[in-house]
Amino acid sequence: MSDAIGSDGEFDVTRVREDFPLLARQVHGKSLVYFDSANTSQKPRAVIDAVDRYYRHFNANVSRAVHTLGEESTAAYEGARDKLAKFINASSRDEIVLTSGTTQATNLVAYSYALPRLKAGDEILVTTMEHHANIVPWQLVCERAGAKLKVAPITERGELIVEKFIEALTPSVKLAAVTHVSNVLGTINPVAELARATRKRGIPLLVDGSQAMPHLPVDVKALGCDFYALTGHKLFGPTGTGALWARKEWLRDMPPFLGGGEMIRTVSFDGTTFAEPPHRFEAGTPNIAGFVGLSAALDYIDALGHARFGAYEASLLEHLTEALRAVPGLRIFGEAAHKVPVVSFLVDGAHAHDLATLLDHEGIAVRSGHHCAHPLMQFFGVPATLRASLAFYNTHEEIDRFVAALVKVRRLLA
Ligand code: 7TS
Repeated sequence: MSDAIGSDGEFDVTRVREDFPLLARQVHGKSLVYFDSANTSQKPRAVIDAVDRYYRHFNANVSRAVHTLGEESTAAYEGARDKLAKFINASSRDEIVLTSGTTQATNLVAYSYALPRLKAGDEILVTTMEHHANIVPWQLVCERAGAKLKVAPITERGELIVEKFIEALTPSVKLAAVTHVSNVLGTINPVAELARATRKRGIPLLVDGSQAMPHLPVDVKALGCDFYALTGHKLFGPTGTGALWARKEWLRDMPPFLGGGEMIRTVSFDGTTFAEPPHRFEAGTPNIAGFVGLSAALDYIDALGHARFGAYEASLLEHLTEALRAVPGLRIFGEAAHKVPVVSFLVDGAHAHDLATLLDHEGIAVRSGHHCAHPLMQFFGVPATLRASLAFYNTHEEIDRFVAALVKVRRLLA
C-alpha cells in the first residue's frame, strides 16, 4: 500500500486513489468517475498483487495435499478465516463459514437452519428494504414448509419503523432477516436495537452486511445478532468471496447444505459422517485465490482505518446530497438520518437507463435499475432509480463533475 495516510494522520484521498489502478482509466475519452461501488468496489493494488502472487508462487488445492504448496495454500486460505474473524470480532474462527458471497450465506441459513425447523403457519420477518438475496431464499423455504414471509414496513424517508418491526416479532416468527445497510437507500438500520428485541423473544436475527462492511466497522458481538452475511467483492476484495458468521450453537446443529469433498469425516455407501463446522459447510474446492485477495483487502482497510475514512465518506455524502437537491425536478429516494454515501434518485421526464447511458458517455459509471430490490421499488411506486454509490476513493471534484454532467445530459433528453 502506498502511504495513504498523510504525515498528520489525515485521510489523503489523492494517495488512496494511487492504490487503485483502475481509477486511472479513461472511458469514452474521459477520466472515469466510478460511482457504482455498491454494485462492486474497485480493488487496491495490494489485492491484485496478492492474487497474482498466489497463482505465481503457491497455487495448490487446500486441505488435501501434504506437499509444501498444499500446506502454504491451506495456510493462506485458513488465514483469511482468521482475519475475517478478527475483523468482525467473532468469538472464534470456527464461527466463520467461507462462502461465495452473501447470496450463498443467506441460502445456507435458509436451507440448513430455517428449513429443518419451519412448520406450517410459521413466519420469517424481513423488511421492505431488502435485497432479493435476503428475500427469495426465505420465500423458497417458506413455500416448502407452508410458512410465510412477514414484512416490517419503512417510512417514506426510507427508515425502518422500529416499533412496527418489534410488534411483528410474534411467537410465529422463527427468524428475522434485516439488512444492515440498504443498497438502494443507503439507510443504516439500528441493528443492535433490533437484536435486543429479537433476543428478548428468542428469535434469531440474520443481518445482511453486504453494504455495511465497506463503510462501517462491524463488531458482531456488539451488534448482538445471530448470523451476519457478507460479500467480499463490495469490500475491495475479489468476486466470488464472502462469509457467513454464525453463533457456534446454531452452526453446531445445522445439517450440511451442499455435499461433496472437504465437508465429510467418513464416507461409505452405508452412510456418511460430516466434518465439524465451519468445514461442514464448505463442500468442494473454494475460491482460494479470492480469499487470499480478501485477506489483503482486510489488511488494506485496517491500515486506512474506518474512523478516518468514515469522516471523509460523511463529507462526500453531504456534498452529493446537497448538490443533487439543488437540481430542479430531481427526487431523492432515502433521506434517513443515518446513511452511507449511497444516493438513489430520479429526474422528472427522464428514464433512469437513458440517463445512465448518457452519463457513461461522460465517463461516469452509475447504476440504473431496480437494484435487486423489487419490493422497495414497488413501495416507492417506481420501476427503477439511478444510484450513485461512493467509496472512500471518490472525491468532491468527481461529485461536481457528476452533477454538472447530469444537468447537461438531462437537457439532451428534454
Ligand atoms: N445484499 C445486499 C444488501 C446487496 O446489496 C447485495 C448485492 C447482495 C445482498 C448480494 O450480494 P452477492 O455478492 O451475493 O451478489 N447488491 C448489489 C447492488 O446493490 N448492485 O449490484 C449488486
